[in-house]
Amino acid sequence: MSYKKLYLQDTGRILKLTEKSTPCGRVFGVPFDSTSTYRPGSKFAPNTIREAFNNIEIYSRTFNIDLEKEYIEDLGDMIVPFNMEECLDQISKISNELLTENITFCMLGGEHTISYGTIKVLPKDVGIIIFDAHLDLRDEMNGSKFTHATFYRRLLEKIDKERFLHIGARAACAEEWKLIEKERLNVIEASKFNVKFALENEFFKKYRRVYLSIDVDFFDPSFAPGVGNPEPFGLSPQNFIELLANLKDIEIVGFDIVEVCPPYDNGNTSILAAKLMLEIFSYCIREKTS
Ligand SMILES: [Mn+2]
Repeated sequence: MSYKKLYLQDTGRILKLTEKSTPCGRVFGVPFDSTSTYRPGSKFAPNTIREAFNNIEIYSRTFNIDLEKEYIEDLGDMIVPFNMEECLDQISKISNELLTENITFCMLGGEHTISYGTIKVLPKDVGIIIFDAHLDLRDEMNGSKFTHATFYRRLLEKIDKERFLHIGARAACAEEWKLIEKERLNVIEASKFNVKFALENEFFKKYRRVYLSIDVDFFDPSFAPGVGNPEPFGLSPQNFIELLANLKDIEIVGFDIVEVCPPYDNGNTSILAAKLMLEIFSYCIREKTS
């Protein structure tokens, strides 16, 4: 049974890239934003990010990879069920299938809750880096257990906390800040971030294979204005690319880019998301070919 074929459909706006027999990366969208608490609209992001990607230069100068000559297969968007658990279950099934095929994949959100579906099924030797302004550690939000403000809390109930590194935190309620101290969660707050400090984190000594979950509100709203819950005092795209370029030989098995919110965007946030996608795929291609 191919869950990719069962749950994904062509949006008619797929990435325009050279087709070869074997893709070096894969993309699929999950247009889901039902639990967004402040500014909904991230369900429109998979297509605006594709559109941005199709209209920018896709040569990575950082990694010297020409994506115009590579094949990133666009699998289309997931047909999203109204039921949250069913939605997450479908994401898990698709992710599992993509993981066994051993080709780096990118999931375009949608809200951050969707990352739960993928992270839950990652092999145990894969560490998870969450880039996010928010801790998303609430126990519940408006009476619901599964929302974009609680997804990290739900993950910690399933997965060993040692497997996570959270970067960019600067917005959470008192209960969440207390929890990171009580549980000694591995969090690098935005105010303390620099690339050298981040790379010295014990996480990088333990994990040679990683998954990146990128909530674009990690970036300062001046760089990424079109998000559901903007938070000032964020990090820059330059900070991110420097970190990526210095991961050296760490393998990225997959990544997601979530919370881009086109109705509140001037276009720049989708372009930033597209740029992140091209740089991360280029990093992965360089790692495999060098
Ligand atoms: Mn966030």
